[in-house]
Amino acid sequence: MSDEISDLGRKLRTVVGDNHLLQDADLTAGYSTDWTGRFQGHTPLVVRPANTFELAQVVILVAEAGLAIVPQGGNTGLVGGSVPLNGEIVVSTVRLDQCEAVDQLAQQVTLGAGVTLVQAQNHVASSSLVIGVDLAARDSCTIGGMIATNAGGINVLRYGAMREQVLGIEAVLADGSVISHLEGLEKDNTGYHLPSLLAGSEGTLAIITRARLRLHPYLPVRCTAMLAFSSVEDAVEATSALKRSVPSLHAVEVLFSDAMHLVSEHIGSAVPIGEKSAAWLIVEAAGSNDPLEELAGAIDDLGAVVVDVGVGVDTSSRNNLWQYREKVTEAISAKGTPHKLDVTLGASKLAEFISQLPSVVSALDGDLSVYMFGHLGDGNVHVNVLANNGGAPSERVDAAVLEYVAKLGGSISAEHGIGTAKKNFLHLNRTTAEISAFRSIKHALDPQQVLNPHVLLPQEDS
Ligand code: FAD
Ligand code: 2HG
Ligand code: ZN
Repeated sequence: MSDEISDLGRKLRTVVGDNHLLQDADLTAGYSTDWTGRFQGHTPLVVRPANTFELAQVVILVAEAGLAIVPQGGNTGLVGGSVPLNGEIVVSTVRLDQCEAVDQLAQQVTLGAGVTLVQAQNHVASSSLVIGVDLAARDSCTIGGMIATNAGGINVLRYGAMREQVLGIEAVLADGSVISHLEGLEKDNTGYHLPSLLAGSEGTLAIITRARLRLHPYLPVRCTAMLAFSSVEDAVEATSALKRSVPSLHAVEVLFSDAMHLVSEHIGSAVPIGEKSAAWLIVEAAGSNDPLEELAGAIDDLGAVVVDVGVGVDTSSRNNLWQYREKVTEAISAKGTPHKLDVTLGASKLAEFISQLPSVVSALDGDLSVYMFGHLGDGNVHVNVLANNGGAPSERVDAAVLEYVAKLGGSISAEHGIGTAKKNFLHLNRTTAEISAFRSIKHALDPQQVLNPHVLLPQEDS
């Protein structure tokens, strides 16, 4: 270890204490590799401050040493933005885990950035309120990470993504100064809206330490249906019809054929309905009153395009249907290390994209498998590419998929962010003027490039 790092380690230890400055490779390894195993970095130091004050001291010391930081929450990010790929110092928010009392009157809560989604969900449940964003990584992903990625998940069509939930934020800037605006006023047009700026900033502009979140009333009665379709077009049209006709609609998720068969094999349970179908929707309705009749009527109205239906009304039968969607990411990882391409298409392009994509990929390499699923209610398709030989797909595959998405007018990142995985493709969706504006913001807030300098923005031509 260099003298510079030893010196920094000594100073950081006085701020966070011996137990929260990790140096041994055994201890730092888990912070250096991402959830998928695709992105493997290395770090000399992992620092775990206990509060905003300590975190600000940490940022100042790392900046003084001329080094860079990767902020890390639950490390469930899927675009290589949460791990130290260039030997950065990892600043973990794991100890910023305070849940303040729920403000019942305002229906809001202030949470530490390191609170996991499941902790937040449990904390607000006793007030019959919910967090608007829910996703399968709930046991590990944190409120700070969810804001930093503007996470989406399964209920975006009802409540919006993470940005829509954030009413106020506290964060440490790259110079160690703290911004804090947690009053949670619904109307507050006093200048630039920093929570919106930090939502989706992927740790490049500030480290979020606390957030004030909007909450929603708990909807006690739910029903879930799985619908099978013999064509992607039918599934897309049905999604549009359900969005129009079911006011209590809570989620419309999708699995396409290869993904459904993979997850069914992984969990050891048969495909529940329509085994030879092309697409399965998982549709959930939720309300204060029983939404079953409303949902059943809307499904009836879809007519013969629905090849088969399975319905879950109690927790166990609903969970049985949901597991096919929730376990698909795990099923893919059990088979290999995927390239994940998280994209959105306009409704009119979805069917073309789903049907053409396998040939776009196989034109480059015939020995790849493509699994597609996602949040059809938002036009969001998760494309996962695995090499059949157990190796890694080539980066050319990412380029081909993302270029095809851009050609169809879609977004190359629907909800996971840009990270390091997609920064060289940002130009597919953003003009030179936009990227230049991004750089100006980054430069203004972090002129020394302390915070996640290798994430989101492509390297500038020298
Ligand atoms: P990390 O992975 O630790 O970090 C992600 C990014 O945020 C990094 O760039 C990091 O530097 C930055 N960051 C983390 N904390 C802070 C902070 N306090 N301040 C500033 N920057 C910070 N995503 C979805 O959008 N929708 C889904 O449905 C979804 N489902 C998933 C299912 C599974 C099984 C898995 C493994 C992942 C899923 N994800 C999903 C991706 C991931 O869970 C989200 O991106 C999540 O928001 C990341 O939170 P995290 O705490 O793990 O962040
Ligand atoms: C999901 O919706 C997540 O399940 C993960 O966003 C997507 O594994 C993926 O590609
Ligand atoms: Zn998703």
